[in-house]
Amino acid sequence: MKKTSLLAAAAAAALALPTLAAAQETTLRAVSAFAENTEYVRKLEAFIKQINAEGKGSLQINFIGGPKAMPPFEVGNAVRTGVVDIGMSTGAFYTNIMPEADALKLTQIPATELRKNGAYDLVNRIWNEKANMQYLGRVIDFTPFHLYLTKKIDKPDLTGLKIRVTPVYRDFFQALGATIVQTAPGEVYTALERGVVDGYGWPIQGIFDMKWEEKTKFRVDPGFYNAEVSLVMNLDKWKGLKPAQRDLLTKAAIAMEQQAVSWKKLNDEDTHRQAQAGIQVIKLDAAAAKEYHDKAYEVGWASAIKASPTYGPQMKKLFSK
Ligand code: 173
Repeated sequence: MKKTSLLAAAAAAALALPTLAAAQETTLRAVSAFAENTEYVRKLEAFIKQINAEGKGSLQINFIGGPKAMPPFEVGNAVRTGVVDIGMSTGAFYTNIMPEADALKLTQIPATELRKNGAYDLVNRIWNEKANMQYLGRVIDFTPFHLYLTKKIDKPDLTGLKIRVTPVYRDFFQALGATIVQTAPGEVYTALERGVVDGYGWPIQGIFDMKWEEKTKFRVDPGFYNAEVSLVMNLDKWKGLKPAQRDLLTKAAIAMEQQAVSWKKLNDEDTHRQAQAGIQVIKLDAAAAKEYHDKAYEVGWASAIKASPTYGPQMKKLFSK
């Protein structure tokens, strides 16, 4: 080869480099089942920021949006089919794909431990097989759900009350005698305002994001279960990533789970804020509280095992204390 053509080849190679690098960069599209102004989305944005900083030239995530971009109960299916690559959702919102998804609310040990005790391996076996999803990690931990009411009760009997639910609370509130109405979070305010419901289920944190305190008079204590919101990814897309790109996602998910103790502080803040907003606590006495708590898990696991006779018992073993 002549010197000039060598130089030309070198110049061409140099020019081609940026294009090659760009071609190697993968951009994933993410959606959220929860609204943009929630703590969940703030956590998602922190996750994305970390990926986009550490993944320059390799992996980027583009946040498409929340329920305005996609109805919450469709996020799971969009991830399954690859319409989007990553979804932030709670399992309760995609029980139409796999009933097992809702069992993540029944975990009694932190996500960091579920990663180590085999629970995550089981979850991924199920999520891969039944939903074409890779389970990336948990956004919220250490946070119970509660029952919020517009009418007072003096014992855990919801007979005659209409309560807004998702699959998270459905069987438990029904077992307490409630008439149930399922809605997405975006419809709760109007349902309360119009008296379509006398109460709703929600974690201890987050009611202020949707101004529900304006329509809420009581909260029942104790809480129950462990609120779950997670990041899930289309399995084909996950398998198509390079090991380094997968490691980046896994590392960021582990970091998120390690930081999840910060939810305890957020929960304390919202508990205080609820009191300031005039929300009264209906505190069950010790015996009633135990019964309430035990019934929640009893009903929760009974439905999970009925819906998934194979995986239900395996999840119960690895999720429970
Ligand atoms: O919409 C809900 O009440 C619900 O199911 C849920 C689940 C996890 C976190 C927040 C809400």
